[in-house]
Amino acid sequence: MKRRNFLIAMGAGFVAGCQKIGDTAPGKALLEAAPNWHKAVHDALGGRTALAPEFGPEDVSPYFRGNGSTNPTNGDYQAQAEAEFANWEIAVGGMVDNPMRLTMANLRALPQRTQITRHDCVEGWSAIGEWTGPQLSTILDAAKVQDGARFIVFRCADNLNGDDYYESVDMLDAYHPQTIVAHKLNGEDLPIKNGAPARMRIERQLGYKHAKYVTGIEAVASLDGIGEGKGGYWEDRAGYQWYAGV
Ligand SMILES: Nc1nc2c(c(=O)[nH]1)N[C@H]1C(S)=C(S)[C@@H](COP(=O)(O)O)O[C@H]1N2
Ligand SMILES: [Mo]
Repeated sequence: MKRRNFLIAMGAGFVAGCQKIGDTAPGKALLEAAPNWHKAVHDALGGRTALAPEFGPEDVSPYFRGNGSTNPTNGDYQAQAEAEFANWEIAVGGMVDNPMRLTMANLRALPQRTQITRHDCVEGWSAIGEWTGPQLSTILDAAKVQDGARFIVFRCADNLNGDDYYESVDMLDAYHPQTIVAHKLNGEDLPIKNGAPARMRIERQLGYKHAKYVTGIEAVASLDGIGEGKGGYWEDRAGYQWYAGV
């Protein structure tokens, strides 16, 4: 697949990295956030394909707190939880040739990645956890993302103060090897407070990008018309930056 090959090519070095920077994505955030200019330099050097640090089992935090929504009460979430998420589906759609609905059984049947990483919340706390799930790239390859798509939007089950939580990333983060749809934390099914039954891990990004309670994965050409158009729940309301690289 074209994009995939491109990402692999980027990993190969500086020259490919320079070609990519012209036609993609942190562009929007960079325009909005001049203080982030150094990110452009970092990106031009191919830095965004680097892996986030991974830790050892001895580093795992004894308790991984829940933040934001910790037990959605809207929609049918409570009924889904009651049924142990046997009926949960993640709709993969938007600009794809093969729209799909993935069950938790489907997610568990895909090749899995396990990674021990540090989560950094802008509210000033961090925690290290071990996450397991399929790489988002596997799902996007199966869905066949169309060429004009530039972002992946994550739809969530929870409604916070009247608005549905959502997030989005560009294709570099979407196809990053550490971007997984996690259904396990520290070897156990995800606790409800941490996003059961499935949540994104996007390890090069701050906490609020890691959408919990994922119900939809959507390829789009533009973020206009989605929420307030700024690419995520907190970006829309609190002015958090869309590009939240750590
Ligand atoms: N659907 C959804 N995803 C979400 C949130 C939320 O409220 N709803 N909060 C975000 C924030 S600000 C953080 S720090 C992390 C918290 O993840 P945790 O609850 O596993 O600690 O989830 C992020 N993803
Ligand atoms: Mo956060």
